Amino acid sequence: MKALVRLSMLFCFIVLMLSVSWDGKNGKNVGFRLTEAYAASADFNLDGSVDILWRNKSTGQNKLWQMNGPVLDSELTMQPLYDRNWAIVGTADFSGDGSDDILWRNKVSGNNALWLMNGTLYAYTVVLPTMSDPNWTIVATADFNNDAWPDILWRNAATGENIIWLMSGAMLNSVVWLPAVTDLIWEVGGTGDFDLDGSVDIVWRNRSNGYNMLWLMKSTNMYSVVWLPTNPDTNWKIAAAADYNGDGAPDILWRHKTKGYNAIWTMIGATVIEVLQIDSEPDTNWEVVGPR
Ligand SMILES: [Ca+2]
Ligand SMILES: [Ca+2]
Ligand SMILES: [Ca+2]
Ligand SMILES: [Ca+2]
Repeated sequence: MKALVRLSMLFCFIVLMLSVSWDGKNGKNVGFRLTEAYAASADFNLDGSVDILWRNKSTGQNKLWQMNGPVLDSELTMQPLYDRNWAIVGTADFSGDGSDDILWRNKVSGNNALWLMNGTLYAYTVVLPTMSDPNWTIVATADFNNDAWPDILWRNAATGENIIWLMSGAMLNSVVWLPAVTDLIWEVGGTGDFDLDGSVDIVWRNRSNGYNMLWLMKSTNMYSVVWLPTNPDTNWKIAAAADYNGDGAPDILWRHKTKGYNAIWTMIGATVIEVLQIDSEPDTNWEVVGPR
């Protein structure tokens, strides 16, 4: 009991400490962030190109593909986490210091934690509220309500319910319920402001028929569904959505589950402009976990 009290005091202290320091730091960023829909990013090395974060589900190693636009520039080994119950479920700048951070969920315990990053280097860990039902999976992070803080999108793998945790840093402010998608074959592929209206939208893929759709959002309200081109080969999984070619419009990164091929659909809105084959990662134990 004593240990529990001490632990919760420590948690309160950390949250308090962070909320104080984060508020100050965030002030600098609010101005530019509010002018664009802030989706999950993974520009860990801060060179202006979105990178690709990988986790090896068999070894617990993590690595970063440092990209130059849609082209692989170099591969960087990141801090490992050998306990494979922990999955990387999001990448976003939760602390508001300009460095993207890494969100983890423990599939067994339901614990959630943030690795605060300093560029590509791990700095320290912050605990988030627990969601003990393991059916709830974190499928994306993005700033849905445009308050410059990344929020957390959850999907329930048993019921098809979807919710958003509206966050301020590591603090949960409120929970918003989205429409349920009870057909569990549908999975969230990523988020991005595809129609460039300033609100982050949600990309869905149907694992069984290869259909893809976009939920157009106004803040936390889904108001319209737009179909994306079908990709009938269901070995292709949507790995991430991010602006790989730097034209300001989100693109879709695909990974082939059995062959390890990777490809990018460069997009304008819901239209595919080009299909770019990028480098393969033939070891399918490596999974793309960011940007998410
Ligand atoms: Ca950060
Ligand atoms: Ca937010
Ligand atoms: Ca939008
Ligand atoms: Ca783009």
